[in-house]
Amino acid sequence: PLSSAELIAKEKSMMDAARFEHCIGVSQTARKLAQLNGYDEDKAALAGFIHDYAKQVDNSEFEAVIKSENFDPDLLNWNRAIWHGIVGVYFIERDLKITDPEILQAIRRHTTADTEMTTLDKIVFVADFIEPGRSFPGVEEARKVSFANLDQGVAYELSHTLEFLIAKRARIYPKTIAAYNVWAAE
Ligand code: DGI
Ligand code: FE
Ligand code: FE
Ligand code: FE
Repeated sequence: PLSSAELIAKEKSMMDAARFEHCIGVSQTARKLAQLNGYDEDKAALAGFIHDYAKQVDNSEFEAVIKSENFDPDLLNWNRAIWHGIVGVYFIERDLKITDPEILQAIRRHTTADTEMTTLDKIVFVADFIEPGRSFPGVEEARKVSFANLDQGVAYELSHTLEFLIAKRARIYPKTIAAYNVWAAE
């Protein structure tokens, strides 16, 4: 495994300063959510820190990896918003030598969520949405709900993300809709 200094240096080398700050914020928030939910705090903090490792990888590199590593070819119909988690895990395993399947799964699911979510999946998904650097209308309510009840945080985030995507007529990834139906719909 990499030393923590090596891991931090690699993470920093992959992104601009604002994105790095976001990753620190997600890491701290994931630690807090882990403490509130009886989950391994160091593991949650690590998953949060690296969740956007591939956020600034080039489209052409994502496309090459989807093809060469035999990812579902349907991914080619989507975009970097969807790729940086699902395909990003490939870069995280390759460069950061992270092998913990629970961490890798939480990163895969951090943008779209999924019909099944472990505690760590929920922690990373929610921490990404409410970290201290986020400032969208409703973020205070999202923080309040999420710190009180993690599942309600997941529901809040899914309904707000769907509203946001629909308002701009974005194409919705089917997993996002399936997750909404399980975690947020009445
Ligand atoms: O990487 P971050 O910006 O920290 O946050 P993220 O990974 O949760 O989300 C990245 C973007 O992906 C965000 O603008 C919302 C968008 N997104 C989430 N679900 C879907 C989606 N975009 C599309 N087109 N379809 C989705 O289902
Ligand atoms: Fe992300
Ligand atoms: Fe998110
Ligand atoms: Fe993020």
